[in-house]
Amino acid sequence: MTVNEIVITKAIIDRFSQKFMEYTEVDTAIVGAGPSGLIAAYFLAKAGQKVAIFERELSIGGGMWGGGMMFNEIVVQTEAKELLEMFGINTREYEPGYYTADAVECVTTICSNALKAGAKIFNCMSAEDVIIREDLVTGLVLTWSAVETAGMHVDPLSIAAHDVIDATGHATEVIRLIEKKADIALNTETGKIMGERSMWAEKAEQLTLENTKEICPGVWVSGMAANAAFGGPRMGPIFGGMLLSGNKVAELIISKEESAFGTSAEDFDVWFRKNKAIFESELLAQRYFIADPEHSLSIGCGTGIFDERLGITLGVEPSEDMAKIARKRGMKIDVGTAEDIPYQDGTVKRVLLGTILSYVKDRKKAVTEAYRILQPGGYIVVSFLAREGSYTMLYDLGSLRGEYDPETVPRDPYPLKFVKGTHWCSVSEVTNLLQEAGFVELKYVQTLTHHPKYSNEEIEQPQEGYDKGDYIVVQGRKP
Ligand code: 48F
Repeated sequence: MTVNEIVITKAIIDRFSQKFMEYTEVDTAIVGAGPSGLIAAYFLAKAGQKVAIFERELSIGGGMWGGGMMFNEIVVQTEAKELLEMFGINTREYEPGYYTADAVECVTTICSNALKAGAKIFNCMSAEDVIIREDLVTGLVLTWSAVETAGMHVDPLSIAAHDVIDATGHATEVIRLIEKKADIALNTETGKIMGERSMWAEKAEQLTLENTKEICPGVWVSGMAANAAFGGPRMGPIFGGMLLSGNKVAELIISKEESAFGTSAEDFDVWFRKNKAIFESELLAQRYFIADPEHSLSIGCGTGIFDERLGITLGVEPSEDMAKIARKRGMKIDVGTAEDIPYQDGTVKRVLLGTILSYVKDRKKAVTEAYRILQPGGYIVVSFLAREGSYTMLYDLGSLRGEYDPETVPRDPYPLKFVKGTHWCSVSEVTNLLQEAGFVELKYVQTLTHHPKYSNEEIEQPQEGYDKGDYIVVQGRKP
């Protein structure tokens, strides 16, 4: 066989581009391929997540390669020894409770297992910023480390991630960026990075695990970054805490996803967490008519995910499970239904029925109830997925087929089991309901004007009318 340099070149460019392209949207993006990042990647990938690690250095392994002061042996305690053994890494007891392992064997074996489990590692890439939507981190901004080191004026590229792990060690680089540029309060005592303290190995090892958590929505800290974020001490070349922290952050992310999708109370929230641009577009459309949130009442407010952002604090919700979550968001909730709202006649200035008409038993009653509790001159605001739109067709077609069409399905579709049997309202149906109840001066805005497959790609500003959007918000006035 002859070897052709150009084929080699094409193979590399082609295969790398494919890989990077595929990982422009991931479930979890990990910044830093040190011990905690690698372990987290292994467990997340094993659980079926699409995981990418972005590592600034050419080499993988962070601070583990060099053991302590370049003596390439590491020390772990009993709890972490089991984890190393699970990977087939040799450990030797030094004194009771202290085990040593070869640092190079640790890095290479854990890295190999993470890759075999399905995680991808992009080395020589630095996270230089995060993507932000309102107060949510939705992805990472990346550049080649060589560009960064050379200080070249080159714009970066970006990837989307549902969850981001800051596993950057002492530097806490991701949350430092969030703190500096995104105005998001961190889940620490001060709302800011508390800073790493001097060495105290025993305390630090224990705190590393305690401090491994979600530090702001969708952003997690693991390893030394967790301690530095929460003001814990450093621990030196004992690596048990790092390894266990990587395991813990993976478990936290997995259980958050699972538990949320398992209980219907939070299904809705999880879906919107995965479809942030859609959430923001729908929110903007609702906000168009919610001029006075402090005087507004949300009927069927669910977990309050929209109301919290709209600034509405009063809600009515039939499900105690949902109400509990809404109360945690600071709302005052009365348990009740849209057909029997526990409010006196003529007492409310504005009522929001946010995407509930498709689910209530008696739509006519729900709208007349809203009319009853409104003051004269008060407003009703109704949002809904339009029956004539592509989303409802996608859902109905999926329900009929028993599965979504893989060619047209968006990346994170709403689970079909939750849309079966839903009554989708058309614009004329909602218009008639409002007019028959006595509402006048109907006004409409619309959003989600792209095909469902693409509607999570950008946040849309609401447009007046109802002739092209899948999501419609209508306002009516009680004379
Ligand atoms: O520091 P590091 O090994 O993180 P860790 O998993 O483990 C800490 C221990 O190594 C050690 C210790 C244990 O006793 O205290 O320090 O918490 O690995 C962090 C990795 O993140 C990379 C960095 O090159 C290193 O390999 N990194 C840091 N900032 C960025 C980054 C960035 N902005 N983008 C990409 N990679």
